[in-house]
Amino acid sequence: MNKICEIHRNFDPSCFETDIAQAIDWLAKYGSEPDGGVTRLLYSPAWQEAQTALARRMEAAGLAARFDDCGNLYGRLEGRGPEREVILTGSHVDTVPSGGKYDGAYGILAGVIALEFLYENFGPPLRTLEVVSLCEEEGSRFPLAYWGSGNLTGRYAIHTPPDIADADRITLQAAMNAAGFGLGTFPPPKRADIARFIELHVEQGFVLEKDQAAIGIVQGIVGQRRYTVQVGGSANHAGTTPMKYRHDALLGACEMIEWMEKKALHKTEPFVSTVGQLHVKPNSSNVIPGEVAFTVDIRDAHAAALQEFSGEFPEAFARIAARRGLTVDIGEWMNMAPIMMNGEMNAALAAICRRRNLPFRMMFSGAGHDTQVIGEMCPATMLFVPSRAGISHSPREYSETKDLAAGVAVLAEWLYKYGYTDSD
Ligand code: HGY
Ligand code: MN
Ligand code: MN
Repeated sequence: MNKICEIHRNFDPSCFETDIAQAIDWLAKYGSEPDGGVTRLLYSPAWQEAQTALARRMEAAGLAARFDDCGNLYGRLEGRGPEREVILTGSHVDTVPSGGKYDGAYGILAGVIALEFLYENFGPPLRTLEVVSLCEEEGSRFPLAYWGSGNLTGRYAIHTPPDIADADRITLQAAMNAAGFGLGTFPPPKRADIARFIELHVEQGFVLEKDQAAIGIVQGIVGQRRYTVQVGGSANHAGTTPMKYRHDALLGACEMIEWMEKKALHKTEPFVSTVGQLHVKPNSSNVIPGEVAFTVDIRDAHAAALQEFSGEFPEAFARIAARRGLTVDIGEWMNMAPIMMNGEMNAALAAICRRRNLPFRMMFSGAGHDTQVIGEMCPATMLFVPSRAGISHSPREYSETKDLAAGVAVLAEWLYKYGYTDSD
């Protein structure tokens, strides 16, 4: 076997460095922002261009590319064996506003590159392998997350989409149809043939960098709940309304948000709470705010901790509102339970890392991922590569090419084990 072929057959990370670095920069063009970030919101023009370009890239890699009717994009490497079940890898193509170029994109591109590599070096697999570009995970455009993986598992259904709209009052249904989905043109999104799922993702935290580990094998993913809190007061003149007669919705919201932080600081880790969005009406410098809406995002590895906090904060907010003569309405729009990853699949990842002398560690994910949705349907797991300074959801998100390539190499070897050998 010649040197190149030998390296390739040994899944040497150096085989993947150029491809993954170029692919990340290529996909980041779709939705690129002046600040260096990337914005690809579900069904937006940048999202559509990215999915169309990815379909071409999948075809160029020798995969059969196809959309489903909610906009998930699959690249399929047909198995030559009798089994019909599919081994799936992939991640989400959408981003947060001005997010990083690795979050989601890396898992899709690594899957395409890994399947292309396997086909070139080992021909058709025994079991069918697919990579998916899931249409939406972040919850950035609509008050809903996991629209892609949720349709894949049946958590959501495209023909009964939640009646929700984005900041421009465009409904999810209208946006989906305008992008050409939800019209029956493509196969239904619900899958019943997925045997296993693995998602490669940047860590988005600083644990791997701190521990100088190249790979994180995810033992479990935190649960998370997201809410929108509406506070109602009385808009009034900023100059003629004495302080003691005001019903200031923004001051009420500020007191609620401060209560959240104080409470969260007294919880045990990994509990976290975040207020990421705040909208003020009428949002004028000389008007006492009459209405405020803000989001609450809480996470923990233990369902009981989430349950406890989700009982505490509405009572506290109601007390604050009553004292200030305000109204408060709390709507929950995401509720994901914590989930453990598949031990056998993780043992295979650990064996690959040991064999390659790749420093790795087992860890929990503080970020939510599509794997926690798909893991409710089939055995699933995740692997991480380091994020510089743990920065993510930011234009400053960055991972070293050698780390990205090591992740692709481990993913490719794991897919080889499950797709080409009698691994079970
Ligand atoms: O918010 C999260 O945890 C993920 O990045 N969507
Ligand atoms: Mn994200
Ligand atoms: Mn992500």
